[in-house]
Amino acid sequence: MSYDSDTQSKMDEMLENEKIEAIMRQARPQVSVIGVGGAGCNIVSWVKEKKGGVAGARLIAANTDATHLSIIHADRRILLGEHVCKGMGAGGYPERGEEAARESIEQVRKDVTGSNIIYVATGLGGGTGTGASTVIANALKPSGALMIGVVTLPFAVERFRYNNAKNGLTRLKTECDTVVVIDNNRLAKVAGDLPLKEALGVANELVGEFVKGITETITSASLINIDFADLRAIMERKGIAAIGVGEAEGDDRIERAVQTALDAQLLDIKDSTKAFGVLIHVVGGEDITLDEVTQAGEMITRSLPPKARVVWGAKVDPSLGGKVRVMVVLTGIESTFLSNQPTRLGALLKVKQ
Ligand SMILES: Nc1nc2c(ncn2[C@@H]2O[C@H](COP(=O)(O)OP(=O)(O)OP(=O)(O)O)[C@@H](O)[C@H]2O)c(=O)[nH]1
Ligand SMILES: [Mg+2]
Repeated sequence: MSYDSDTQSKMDEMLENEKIEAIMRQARPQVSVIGVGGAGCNIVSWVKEKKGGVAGARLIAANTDATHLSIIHADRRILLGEHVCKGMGAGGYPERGEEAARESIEQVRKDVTGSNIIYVATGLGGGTGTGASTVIANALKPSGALMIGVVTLPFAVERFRYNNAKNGLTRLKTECDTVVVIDNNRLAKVAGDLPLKEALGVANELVGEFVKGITETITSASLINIDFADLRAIMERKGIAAIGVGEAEGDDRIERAVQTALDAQLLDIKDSTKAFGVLIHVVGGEDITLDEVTQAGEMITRSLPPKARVVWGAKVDPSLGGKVRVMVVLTGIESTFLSNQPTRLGALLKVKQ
């Protein structure tokens, strides 16, 4: 059958558009977020319920506690270690969490098949999250996905959980490309010394925003997209990462947000000038300008060693109104939590004007 030239060229155009769409779909990385244990599941549930999920990512909640799992919002819920834990949690014993993850590992594996980026989100210190996250990361690593742990450290009032958390982080670090660590104690201070329950809510929100923010600047059209290859370059086999967040509105909002994000890193780190790379993520309401985004990038870059690799992305979130939010993630750093030699970060990391 033959068509007149006008019809033919329209058909060619349609085919070309379809081809571009198909290639784009294929090129877009597949992302899975696995929340492990009570805190991990709460984080996933917060993103799913309050933020409508993450564009381009599958949200999975995995816990040994059936009652807790039953109230969690996720794309997929997995009860870990049905035989080992009988749906009753790991009782604060990481060895039990490990065993439970081993029992259910095939289920987890099946759910993340084909993922290019896997986030493992957990609150370290208990049994399930601390024990199972390492087993899960270890089992999924051979798939070749970029494995990013996002964990919180226990509050000082949870002293007895500290050792659990320390051992857990030491092990998780070896199984993930990067583990982004948030110290709940620092977070609570930044958020204004909140009561425990509210502080946990702030932690959920922060981890959720991190995962959603970074993922969506990769998977969907943004003001400035982050390239998956660039993310890989600063996160692959980099160990520990720290994160800082700043929000501001009004005059000089971008400077103030950047300064807060740099001053209030949520993990004590030994020497920020030794960071391998930095990920800058800027979100603003409809009125955010490219100039502001560039300004944020320049300010942060000036405060880092010249060799540090910088990756940045920006997106518009109309719900922010006149506010801007800046997230700074320093990768390849050493944490004092693992070495027990606290130093003050504020003095080390100042924006040079
Ligand atoms: N971000 C956040 N952290 C939490 C939350 N609940 C607890 N945590 C923190 O996470 C740590 C681990 O607690 P859970 O997640 O409840 O423990 P689990 O992994 O379920 O372990 P088991 O209950 O022993 O099986 C705690 O010590 C707290 O520091 C939460 O809702 N959000
Ligand atoms: Mg639990």
